[in-house]
Amino acid sequence: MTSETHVTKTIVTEFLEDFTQNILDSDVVVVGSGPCGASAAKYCAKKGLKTVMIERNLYAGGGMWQGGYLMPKNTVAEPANRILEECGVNLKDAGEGLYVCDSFEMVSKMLASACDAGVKLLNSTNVDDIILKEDHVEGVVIQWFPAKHMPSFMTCMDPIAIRSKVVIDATGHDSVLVKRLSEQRSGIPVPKGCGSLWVDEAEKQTVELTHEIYPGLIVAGMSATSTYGAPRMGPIFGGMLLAGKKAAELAYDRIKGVKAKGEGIKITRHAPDVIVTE
Ligand code: 48F
Repeated sequence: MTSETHVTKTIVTEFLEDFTQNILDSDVVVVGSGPCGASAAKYCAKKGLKTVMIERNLYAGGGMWQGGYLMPKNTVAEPANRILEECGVNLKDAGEGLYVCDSFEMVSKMLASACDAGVKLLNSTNVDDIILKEDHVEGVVIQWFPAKHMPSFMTCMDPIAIRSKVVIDATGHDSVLVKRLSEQRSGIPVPKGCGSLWVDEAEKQTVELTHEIYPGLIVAGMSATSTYGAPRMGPIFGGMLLAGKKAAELAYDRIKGVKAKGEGIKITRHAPDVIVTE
């Protein structure tokens, strides 16, 4: 016999235990669970980093749920096909170095492999802000996403905060955290949105532009593209997967002290080593 209150108690105690032990204080918080965020979170966890991925929607996966024009077929170019093969995604060779798969399968298997690696997911959770000390980002401020849609008399409800050594901004086109940082620190670019379509260049630049933009904050994937106004890539996801993997490597180097605090960071309005049209 299972009592109603036992079901409730199990959910409440399990959530609080997980939250306080695995989420409250982590190595890496990845904001956004699209192709870039899911890839970043998976590779962080695979490297042994305590990793939390936060998604404002009820469902994870971001833009992976559909290819272009509401058609559920996703494409990736070499060498990103290997990232999907590693997750067990069935890919069809479409020629010209391009591979195609079912969107649903890509999302499911990417997320499953992130879970298997040990990633904790906080869904229906909006990241409202960062924890910003003198010269370092030290975590994020979170609020239930449904609370953002409550009537105005509820909007004074304060959010809560969780701490991490590194935060990865994988929020896609909105570049939420970079935007917030740019309001408070000089030299941080105000995200301008992506430029017009150019597949090859966009795929390359989204990886190159993924970098630690401020101590403790890594900008990755479409968020990096949008920050610097680099070209959009259209319905192709390889650059996003590779950008996520690169973000995980940068996070690992920072946390393990391979790079000293501040090393390798260029706080500049212009993307490091990339030509960006003004
Ligand atoms: O948009 P999204 O998929 O970004 P990405 O991983 O990949 C971009 C591609 O999907 C696509 C493309 C390539 O073909 O052009 O755009 O860089 O995933 C971003 C995720 O972040 C969530 C959002 O709901 C989405 O799932 N997100 C955005 N802002 C917040 C957030 C926030 N403030 N708090 C929590 N989640």
